[in-house]
Amino acid sequence: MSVIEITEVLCEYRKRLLGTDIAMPRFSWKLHSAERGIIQHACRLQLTLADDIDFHDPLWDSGKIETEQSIQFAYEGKELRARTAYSFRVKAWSSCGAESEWSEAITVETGLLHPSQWQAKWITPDVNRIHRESEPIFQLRREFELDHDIVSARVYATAAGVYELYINGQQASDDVLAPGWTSYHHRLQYQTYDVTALLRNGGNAIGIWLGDGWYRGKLGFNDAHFVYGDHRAALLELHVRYRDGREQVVISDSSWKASTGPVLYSNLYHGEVYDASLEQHGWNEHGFDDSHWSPVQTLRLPYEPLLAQENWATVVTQKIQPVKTGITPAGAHILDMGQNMVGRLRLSVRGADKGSEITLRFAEVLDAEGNIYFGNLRTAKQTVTYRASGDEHEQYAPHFTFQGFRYVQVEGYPGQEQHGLSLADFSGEVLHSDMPSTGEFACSDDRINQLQQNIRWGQRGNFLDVPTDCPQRDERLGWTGDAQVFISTALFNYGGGPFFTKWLHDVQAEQQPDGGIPFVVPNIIEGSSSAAWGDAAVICPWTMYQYYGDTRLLAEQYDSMKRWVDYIRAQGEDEYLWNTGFHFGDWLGLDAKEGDYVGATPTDLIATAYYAYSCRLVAQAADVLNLLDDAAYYHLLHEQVVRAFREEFVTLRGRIAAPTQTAHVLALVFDLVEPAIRARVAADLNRLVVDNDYHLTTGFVGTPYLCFALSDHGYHETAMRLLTQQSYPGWLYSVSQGATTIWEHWDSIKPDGSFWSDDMNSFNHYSYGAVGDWMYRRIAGLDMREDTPAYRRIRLHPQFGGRQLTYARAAHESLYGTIECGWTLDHGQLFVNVRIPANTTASLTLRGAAAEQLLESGQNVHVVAGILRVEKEADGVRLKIGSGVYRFSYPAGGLFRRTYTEQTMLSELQMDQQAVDVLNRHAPQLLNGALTNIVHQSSLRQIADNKITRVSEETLGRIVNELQHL
Ligand code: RAM
Repeated sequence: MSVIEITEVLCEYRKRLLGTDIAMPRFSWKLHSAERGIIQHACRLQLTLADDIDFHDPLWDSGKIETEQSIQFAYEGKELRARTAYSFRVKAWSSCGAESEWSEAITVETGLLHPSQWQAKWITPDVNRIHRESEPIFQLRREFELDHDIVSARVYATAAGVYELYINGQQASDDVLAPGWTSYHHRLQYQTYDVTALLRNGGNAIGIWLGDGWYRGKLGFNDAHFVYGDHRAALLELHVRYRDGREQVVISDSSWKASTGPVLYSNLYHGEVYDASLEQHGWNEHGFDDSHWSPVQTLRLPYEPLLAQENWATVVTQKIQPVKTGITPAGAHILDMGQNMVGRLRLSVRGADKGSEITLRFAEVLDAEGNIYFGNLRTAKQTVTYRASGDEHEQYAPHFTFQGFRYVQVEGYPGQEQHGLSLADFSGEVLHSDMPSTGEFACSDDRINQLQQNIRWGQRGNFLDVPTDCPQRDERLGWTGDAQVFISTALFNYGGGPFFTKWLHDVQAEQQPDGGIPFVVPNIIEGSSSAAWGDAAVICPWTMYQYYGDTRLLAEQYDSMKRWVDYIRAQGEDEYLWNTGFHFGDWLGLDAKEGDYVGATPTDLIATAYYAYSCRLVAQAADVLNLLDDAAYYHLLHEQVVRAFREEFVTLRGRIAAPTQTAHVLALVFDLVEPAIRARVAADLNRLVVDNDYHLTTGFVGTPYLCFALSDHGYHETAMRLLTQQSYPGWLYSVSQGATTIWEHWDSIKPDGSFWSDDMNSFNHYSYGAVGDWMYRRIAGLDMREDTPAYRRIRLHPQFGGRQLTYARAAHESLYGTIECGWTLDHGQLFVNVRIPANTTASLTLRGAAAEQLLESGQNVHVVAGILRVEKEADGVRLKIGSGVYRFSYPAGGLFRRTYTEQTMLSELQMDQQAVDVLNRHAPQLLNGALTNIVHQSSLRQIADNKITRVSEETLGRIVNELQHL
């Protein structure tokens, strides 16, 4: 057994890549060893045809290369050929000389590689027989003969619309709502399906169901139809390979037949109408009599936008049984799924009369009286109607629609009036992009754990192929601002490589000639280029680079990133300020004027702050991509914008002129103020929160960074109080109201039980879930370093304590492997457990630790393998450690008490930083004594008892005198 092994190989983020258009794919592999401190010293990569099972005759053999690189390693052999299956494997050597076995081989199979390769024709039913605007879903079919000895068969297919594919009566894949949603005018994904097992010698049949989806159905809040075109159409090629090397191709062409069927209507927002009596049994099998079906016609739709599937497919990822049935005060029979989910409901129906109708209406919440509430759906009907066939047992789930719901109102279910509904007859099918779960977070406060679950469900509900704002009302759009604020939290929790690669390619495709970025991507509404929304074009590729070291995507998006910043530069009256145009501002901030959506923070402050931030990221991207001139240009531009920000938005005496939480947050987190005044700005921010009785006022822009701004400037305790604030507004307010997803508004349900206005009130909006990023990086302490992306150098720095928390843990499945950081306080001892994957190192800051008392698995850290360096820090110890699993422990008493006294007590006593500073200056020994010794609390209590909140220097002098006499 070798000391190191390769446990997983990924190609372009996937374990198996079927049908890619990437001719030079990249590979990542995870190393594992029982030993600590493993670094890869060399590797060897091989790629061969899939038939060459033993790699006898590899097409590419890199030979042994000395390199530490084990992720995003680009294939360097000859360009891959179209429609070809390859196998790839890798082996590695560690720096201590150990050699791994070869990894298991993974399959990489190319698709058509280029639009010009398509032989198939776009087909649609003959418009003289079935009207092009006909609502019922089309069925398309064709039969064909095959020979013996089929070795493999692939379907390449897509639609102008959405489709399901059947071969010989069986569904050919689990994909739902294929081909997904892209900027269809520029980019349309095709899917590749392995259908070898479904075909047989002799007669075969293909069937397609073709619906409207995003292409032609109602889309957006302006009641737009036919956004991309007025004909639904399908495009398909089946390639069959025989043992003797022959190939047979079946394509969509005029030989196909068309019909309508049982799906009378299907729309993403409104739902589906299904009449089971119209099912045509055997329509997708060989031998069906289609003489009454219509011919099809071919259409001249373009081939240029066609490209292989980039994103994960949308699939059913979980099945949920309802937890309760009941009858509302208004007399409606309802199901409670126990979870606000996104997907569809599958029914099992027994004993229904032929033609009888079951109607399901979906909603997210019940109102204060306990009645089901449809108001926030706006015009989205979210209604599914099933007309029974009268068969003894019927099963049904809709095909081309999805709903956002926790509650379902059921009408017409057989026997429901007599016996009520039976839970076993219903199953919720959760739908979203099939991204793997990569993140965990838990702590000793179950309310925060529920919040974490709500964050994850918010992502699941809104990552249905496109990062959407909401999944229930007549909107469900790819709002750029929402995606930008949430992406970092999202990439921690779920593998988002393919998801954001696809979406960013759409962002780029829809960037306007002047560099502006639409409000939503794919773009189907008017309007573009709001600050903090358009910045998604810069922030999202940068965040992808941070999580996955994806320099290829960074390079692909770089031009678009740059064009966005250049766009901004051209907007302002002053080239270094952005003070013109429309902006959403601190959207839904609570300091907004009555009846307004836009928070009180001036939009030109927000716009200029984001201008500076995007500038910095473009400059850093230029550094990474080695574009020296650009880097110099954008670094300089960044400095100039920062200078302009200071002149415009910071007072001469060093205060942020706008007295809002968000203004202070942006100034701190985007590093916009002079270092000398940072502490003061932070103290002011803290004061704004404390004065508001530990409640936030921030909207979409300030919220994601609010807790970072506090924790990183000595106010972690305040941040924790914000997080654990249960009264409105705060994250735990919705949790205390029973929320199972993140709400759009802090008060989507108000404390008195009433709702925010119907016109914009989603109960499944992920934006405020962006606090997850801070929970993982600060509470659990699992963080990264900007300059060594993909967690190559991991940064672990948990901030202990804060509001009774005694335990927190986060884990993330990075491209290198599992990273874990968790801490527990137990009887005055702190236990910190960390896991560092092979081929990475970590710096671990242990606050309050003293090297002499710090143990790892019972041994002093100075003598432990894997610990590369032990450094004393002002407030603890910093270790540099190599890969492996470690269990640290040290006495926590001083640390937790000091954390409590310095932060909680000061804020509880309503002392601001200014007061502390003055005390420090006048009587440091007194302050230290008071802070580190609980006995002296009483002296500080006096300040509180005197209700002194803001104290002048003079008053403080007096207090100091008094205190000195105590
Ligand atoms: C709403 C969306 C979204 C937000 C925009 C500005 O319609 O729900 O969350 O980004 O407005």
